[in-house]
Amino acid sequence: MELTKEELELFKTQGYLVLRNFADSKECDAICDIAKAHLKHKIPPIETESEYNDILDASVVTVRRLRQVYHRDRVFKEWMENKKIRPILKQILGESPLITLAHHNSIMTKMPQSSTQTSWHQDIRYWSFSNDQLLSVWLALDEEHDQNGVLEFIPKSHRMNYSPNQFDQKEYFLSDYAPNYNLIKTKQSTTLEKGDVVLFHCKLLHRANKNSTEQAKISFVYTVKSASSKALENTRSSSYPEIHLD
Ligand SMILES: O=C(O)CCC(=O)C(=O)O
Repeated sequence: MELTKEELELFKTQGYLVLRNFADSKECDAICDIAKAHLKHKIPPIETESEYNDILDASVVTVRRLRQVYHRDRVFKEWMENKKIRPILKQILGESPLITLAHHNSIMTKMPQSSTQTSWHQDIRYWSFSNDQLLSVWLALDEEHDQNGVLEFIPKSHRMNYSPNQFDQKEYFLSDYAPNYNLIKTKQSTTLEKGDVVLFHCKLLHRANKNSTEQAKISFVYTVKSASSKALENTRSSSYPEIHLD
């Protein structure tokens, strides 16, 4: 499967692209079942809500993401190495992609009630690569909408230049800073159905709502890069293997 010229252009200009109904329902269920078992038992490595939010009680462990999923289960590995998406990733990157296991090699969750919103950010803020030829592949394992933590993107924000005072100390893009208002107004909410995939550029500003429903929102996200994008030595980005996808 390949993108049309228009779709490729859309990714390049907007910084993201939704591939509707990309994964089949059975595949989503298989991934989701394993994810739920790992979530239930809080199998490490995990990240918790309190690591993101200073005001939360650190003794209450709400999983925000399961990390390092590639090696957790064959079902996860197979999704990350699935052949159907490779030509698309190759079109976008201009060469065969590699998976970086260092980042976004995760099951991402928004747990019922107890999760918090994710503030505006660019994924690359904590990543260390020689260029920005990286994108993430987000798979909705069920519906994602306003009430359970919908993803929001600011189109074209991956190509903009920013000044440091548009961000806070943790490099979140400030939503209460007047010079940012006009850009934030252009945000697009990305309602997803089970099996939809969103591809988004590592510099694209994005956020997510908290989950106000009674059901967990569970998604899968991994990151690919071009060979020309080298992980810088002695950083987290270079401390995990990369997987070649031919
Ligand atoms: O919280 C979410 O669902 C989005 C997570 C996210 O954007 C990230 O961790 O980069």
